[in-house]
Amino acid sequence: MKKKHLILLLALSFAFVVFSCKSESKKEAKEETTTDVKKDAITLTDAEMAKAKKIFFNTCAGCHGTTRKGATGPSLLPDGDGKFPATKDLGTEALVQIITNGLPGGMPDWGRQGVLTPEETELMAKFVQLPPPPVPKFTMADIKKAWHLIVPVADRPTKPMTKRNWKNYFGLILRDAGKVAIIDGDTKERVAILNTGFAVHILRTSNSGRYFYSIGRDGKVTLIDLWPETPQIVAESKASFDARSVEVSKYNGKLGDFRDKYIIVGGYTPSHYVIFDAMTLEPLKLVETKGKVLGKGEFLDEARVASIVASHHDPLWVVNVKETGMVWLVDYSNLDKIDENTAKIPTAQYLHDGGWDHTGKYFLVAANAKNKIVVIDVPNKKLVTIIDVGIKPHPGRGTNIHNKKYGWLWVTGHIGQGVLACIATDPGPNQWKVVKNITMEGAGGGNLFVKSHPKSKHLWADRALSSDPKLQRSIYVYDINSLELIKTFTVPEKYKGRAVHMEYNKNGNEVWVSVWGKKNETTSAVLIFDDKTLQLKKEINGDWLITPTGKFNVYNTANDIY
Ligand code: DHE
Repeated sequence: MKKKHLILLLALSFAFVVFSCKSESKKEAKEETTTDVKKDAITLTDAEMAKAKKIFFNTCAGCHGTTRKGATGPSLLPDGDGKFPATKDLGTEALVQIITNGLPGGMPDWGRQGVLTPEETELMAKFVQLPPPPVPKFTMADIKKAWHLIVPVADRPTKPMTKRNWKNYFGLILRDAGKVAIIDGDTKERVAILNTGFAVHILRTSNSGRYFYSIGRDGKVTLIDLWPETPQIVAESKASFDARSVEVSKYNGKLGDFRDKYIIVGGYTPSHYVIFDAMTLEPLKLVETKGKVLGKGEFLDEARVASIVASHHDPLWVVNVKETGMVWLVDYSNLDKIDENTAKIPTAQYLHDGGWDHTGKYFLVAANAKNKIVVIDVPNKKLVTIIDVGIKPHPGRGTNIHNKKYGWLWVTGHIGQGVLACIATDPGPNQWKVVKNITMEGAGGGNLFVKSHPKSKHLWADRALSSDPKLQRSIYVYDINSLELIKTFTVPEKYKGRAVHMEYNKNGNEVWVSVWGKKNETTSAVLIFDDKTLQLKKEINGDWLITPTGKFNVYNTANDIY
């Protein structure tokens, strides 16, 4: 690699790892990008452009944005943006290196993993040096066209038709197979495999637990009824081209009973949210989320909806608008007045994932590229505080543990640093302080998810995004009182892939972990651990188990137990 490319690559690595955009580093990166690099004009044929757009959508847009202005990852603009180097200055050779080998701050090694071939890698290196293509529209008319009611409510069972303990079912995402498996948590048997479509990202349940909602990265939302003897898809729709979040209405109180009345789907592209009838998926309302950064800065069309959670105490969804850093508290009690009844709270940019504290009053969300956790007092509709944590926090929904010394703690891990930050949530002098940073063993970051349960004495953490092949197959268990590591598991050799995402069963005495292998291999698995003895008690495997990622227990998801 030429020396100037190496310098630029290092500048980008640095920027990507630190993500703090401190003024000195900004200056440094800027000076280096002005280096005179001779560029050959880049052209792509229509077919190459179409292929590159598809690959960008599947592997890059989540972190870098469809308009490539950056979010979790840096901007990828031909002429730069003053914060990150111009892709034209980096050039094809350096970009190929980055896409092939990844970067320590979380950029995956797409080439080394075999997700992109060398030809595809070079194509993407060229694509990001060209101006970003325009973002297509997806209107209410398109959403209505995509709506498909398969089993009307009147034709569905009025009581569970299965003798199984359906409240202990797990919905398991088979990401690259485009399917969701329903597994009986008591017997560990596979009850159904359902075709939900491209790369389902998460599942959430109805408030009653009877239904699963899946949301695909293509914006497709699927309603799965768990009451028939064999669980069944009863409705489908599509909210956008690209999405990550779905949530149901959970409020029952003075203003009415809204439990399982509506669902909301958050669109990445285009940036909007869509409200559907929760029982039929009929689309009811579309609200755009574009706006000014923190309510007063640059106007952004790409203001993607990241996590959404539903309050159990108020008719509110907490909708986190990534690029503008606005937390919207969407009041669904009157859909005609939804915009005027929405509180829009400026917080910090690049909001991503988050969850409730143990009271269900405070919502904590990562502003991941700013290394911060934002705390919202939901009933009082106000920002409480913004907490500095480690590099690129990634809580999932986080987890709540009760510690003898500090009381209730909400915990997040980090993608960019091997640290689990424990934030005290009880009122008192420590409230909203990081009272303990648990240092994980081994170099680098790569943690994606943490999990505990009110009945457990353990805190579990994965390392799925580590670039170290051993760490990415390790699961760590900490004592919730000493906050010390008490056990490390490594995935058995016979299974290939990374250990990712933990979920407890309904009784809180088992922990399920996915071994996320490649899509053309049948060596993935779900490992089930006894949470008391910390022994591996059951392995779920088979030809059907392709690329398992998230898994969601019906009871725990419906009741926000994490
Ligand atoms: Fe996720 C949650 C976005 C990559 C598995 N992921 C979320 C949420 C968001 C999000 C906004 C919160 C949803 C909510 O609570 O309402 N995820 C993104 C991305 O933008 C990103 C970084 C890149 C992308 O292009 O998608 C990304 N996520 C991943 C993965 O690579 C994972 C490991 C596998 C996959 O499916 O692609 C992955 N994300 C998950 C899972 C959750 C999740 C399992 C739910 C965690 C939970 O327990 O609630």
